[in-house]
Amino acid sequence: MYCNDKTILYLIAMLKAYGIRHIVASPGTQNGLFNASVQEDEFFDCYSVIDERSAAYTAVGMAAQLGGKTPVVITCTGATASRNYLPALTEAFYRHLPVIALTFTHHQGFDAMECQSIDRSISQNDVKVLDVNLPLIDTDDDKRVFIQMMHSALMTAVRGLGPVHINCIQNYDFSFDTKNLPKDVYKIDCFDSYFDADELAGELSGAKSGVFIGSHKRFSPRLEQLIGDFAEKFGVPVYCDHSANYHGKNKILCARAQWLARASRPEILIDIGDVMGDYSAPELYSKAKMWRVSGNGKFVNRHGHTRKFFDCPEELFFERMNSVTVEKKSEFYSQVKKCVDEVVIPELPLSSPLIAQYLAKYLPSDSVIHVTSNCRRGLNFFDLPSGVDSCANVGTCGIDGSVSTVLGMSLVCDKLCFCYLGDLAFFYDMNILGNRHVGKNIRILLVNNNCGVEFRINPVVDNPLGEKVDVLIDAAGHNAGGARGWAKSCGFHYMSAKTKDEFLSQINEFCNGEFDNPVLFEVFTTIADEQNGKNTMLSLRDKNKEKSLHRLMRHLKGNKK
Ligand SMILES: Cc1ncc(C[n+]2csc(CCOP(=O)(O)OP(=O)(O)O)c2C)c(N)n1
Repeated sequence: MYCNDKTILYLIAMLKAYGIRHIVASPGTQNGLFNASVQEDEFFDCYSVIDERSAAYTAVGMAAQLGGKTPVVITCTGATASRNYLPALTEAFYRHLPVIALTFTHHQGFDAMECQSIDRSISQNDVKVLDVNLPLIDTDDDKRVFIQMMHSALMTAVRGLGPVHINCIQNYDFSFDTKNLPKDVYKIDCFDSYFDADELAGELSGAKSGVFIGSHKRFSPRLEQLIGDFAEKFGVPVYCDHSANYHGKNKILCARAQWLARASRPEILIDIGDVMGDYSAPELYSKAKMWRVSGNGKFVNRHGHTRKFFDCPEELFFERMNSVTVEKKSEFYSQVKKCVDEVVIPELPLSSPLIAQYLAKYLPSDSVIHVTSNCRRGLNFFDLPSGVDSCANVGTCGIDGSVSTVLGMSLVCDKLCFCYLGDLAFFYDMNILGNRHVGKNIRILLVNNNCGVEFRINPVVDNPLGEKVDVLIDAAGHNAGGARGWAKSCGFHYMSAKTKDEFLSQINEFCNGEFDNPVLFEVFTTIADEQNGKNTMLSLRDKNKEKSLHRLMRHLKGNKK
């Protein structure tokens, strides 16, 4: 029988899922529930070593002898026990040996004066390649975080990258009535460049699959071509937003894919790129298993969806997949594309989505646009003219520094560099307008709604709080005079619009006019219009769900014949 502690049960289940069976246990109560449980399970090979320093060196010997990719767990109690692991962990670090130091603690803070409690929150750089502090599992959310952390730790170990430290909280319930371990855990399969492309192609063609690209460095023409060829060959979409800056074949904007029914959501996604700032994307891939292709070798697990991990350059992955024969090309892309293109966008009020719609229409090809925050949300609904490069600071989605980023871009390219942002982001970074390097290839479109409207269009925040949001959350009412004075004093050509007509009559000139100075176009919008604009875009989802569902069902039936 296993112990009844849910956290320990998931810990053991995860070790088993990854096939980690070798355990060197030192005596004590803080690791007592774990030790007493694994000794009852024949899957595990357990050894008892009293002195923790010897236990850890024993694990070093085992891990080396087993070839360097088979992890060995060492586990000990509180007090000074884990300090004695340090010499052997240092040895394991410099030899990249997968020793997993599993420590336990009874408490979550260090000021309770509990016996045997030590602070393990910081350790030397060269005793582990990864350190995780597991949460106690109480809610489903705790479980999600726990499992995500365990995948990171165990993936690091099974890839033979070096020692890993896992710290786990243990309750004092020494009862053992549990017959079975939790079943809802799984292993993420790890591949190098020698994966079996034919087998994977078989899996892909049987499912609604696609490519997902988070924000990405500018694609080399070769990689863009390879991804496009892959998508065409398999008949699948390439989902992305403007931070990916993908110009290849079969592109579908994630925000537009949200308009379609759940049945049209992908089941398998090849996942590349970094963080995506489109907050609607997780719903798109809510049903998907992801195959993460990582050129830099770093394991990441996008929202916990990763099921396969490829430690392989992106080019090589797509090149190899493109070399296989596909029996039957999927119609998934053409169906999704048809549904997305059928959506007619109704008349919008003067708001970020409307401004985005017209930027997308008038931006000159061979220009660059950088987008921030809610403006990004609006622009993500619209395809940009081909030749327009797009990017956003979505590494951490900070609203600071957008104009400075655009200055940087403008200094190293001759193209027109557009910046599309809200008033909080603009005034945050306003000092850069006075920088002497600002040139005439900078054009700023500032949406001034006199607050961080992001929070007023978010029903989770706005519904319960309404105008109270304006006080401290969306910082309304600052810089009410607008940017005119500052922009002009910094040598900018200043344009402004307060109505839709004023906006429509100037947007083309802003995008394509000839100016001897940098340009700032300040468009004043209201919270009500912004809410209206967002709701109009959102309503497209409900309107089109049914239509796309019928189309998809027809398509799926056709495929089964
Ligand atoms: C440096 C930083 N501080 C705070 C935030 C939190 N935040 C996210 S969106 C936002 C409001 C942005 O307002 P604005 O730039 O006016 O754009 P709008 O939402 O009105 O379009 C804030 C404060 C952040 N992302 N980064």
